Amino acid sequence: MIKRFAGKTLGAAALVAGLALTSGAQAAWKGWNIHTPDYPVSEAMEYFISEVDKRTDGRVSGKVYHSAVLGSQEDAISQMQLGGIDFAEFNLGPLGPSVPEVNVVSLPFIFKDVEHMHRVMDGQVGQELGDAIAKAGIVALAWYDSGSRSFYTTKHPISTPADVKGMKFRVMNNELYVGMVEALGGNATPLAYSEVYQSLKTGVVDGAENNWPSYESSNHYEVAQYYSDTQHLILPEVLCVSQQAWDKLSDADKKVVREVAQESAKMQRELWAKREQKSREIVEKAGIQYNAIDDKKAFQDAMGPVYEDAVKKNPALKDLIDQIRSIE
Ligand code: GTR
Repeated sequence: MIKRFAGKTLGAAALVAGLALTSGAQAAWKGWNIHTPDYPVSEAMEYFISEVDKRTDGRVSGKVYHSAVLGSQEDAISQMQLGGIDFAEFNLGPLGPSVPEVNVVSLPFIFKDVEHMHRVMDGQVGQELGDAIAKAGIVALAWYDSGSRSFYTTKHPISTPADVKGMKFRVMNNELYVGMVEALGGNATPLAYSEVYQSLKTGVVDGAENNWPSYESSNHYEVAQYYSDTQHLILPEVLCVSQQAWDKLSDADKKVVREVAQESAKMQRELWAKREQKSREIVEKAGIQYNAIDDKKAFQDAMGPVYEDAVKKNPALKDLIDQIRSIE
């Protein structure tokens, strides 16, 4: 607990009682981020913490640790639940094991497109997912964008599900994704993001999946040159604060933090759109081989067992799926 206030003065009484921060008290927040400092998420997080600092007159300040130097996403999620990390930006995919309801966004092809995902997350479903995340000790502040994810391999392009057969893919830490690749006839292994480059290079896996900016900024394109535009996942991300850090804020500061988070999300979505284009240009110039998918339906049709299995494990997903499907 003390660690989070390192270098700042906070009265012992306030520490013991866990009182809301008053004008004299200060919190120094430790922020986890997986991405490189020039990534849209990173710039938006920097904006968030510096504006929060300004608008709370320094009662809340902090530092963003980029490039996963504070650990893998899986570890950071546990750390945040324990209060060791105060704020972070997580992909909802790896949050699934801690918050089963959010698995609804990990169902392949659940969203029609990125705009549909935004409409869903900015409405009632987003609210319900935020509530579910709160039960896990994480306060969701704003939804960020991460475009759509597609497969890329070291071996050959993927045009039909048959091309996946026998290949081994890296997936994020969530069993649902293992099922997703298996439903296409491949094998999958969950690995931390930081391990993917080397695993592709040494042949531990034959492929992975991600959006254009991550494919580019992680340099995966250097070792896996066939990018096949399956767009099977459209995953929202979340800017969030640990419940422990949140509980120490006054109501007025909570309001400021929420407002700034919303602004940062708007900024992130704009930066995202630009970066997607730029990243695509960079990797195409570097010589990757791109293919569009003519028959996406073949991939969608293969996902039946993934949906059935997810609903069987967590019946609450049924209602969320219906809600998402009813949104135009
Ligand atoms: C990125 C995402 C990260 C992380 C990564 C991965 O697109 O922004 O949070 O989930 O993918 O594949 O591990």
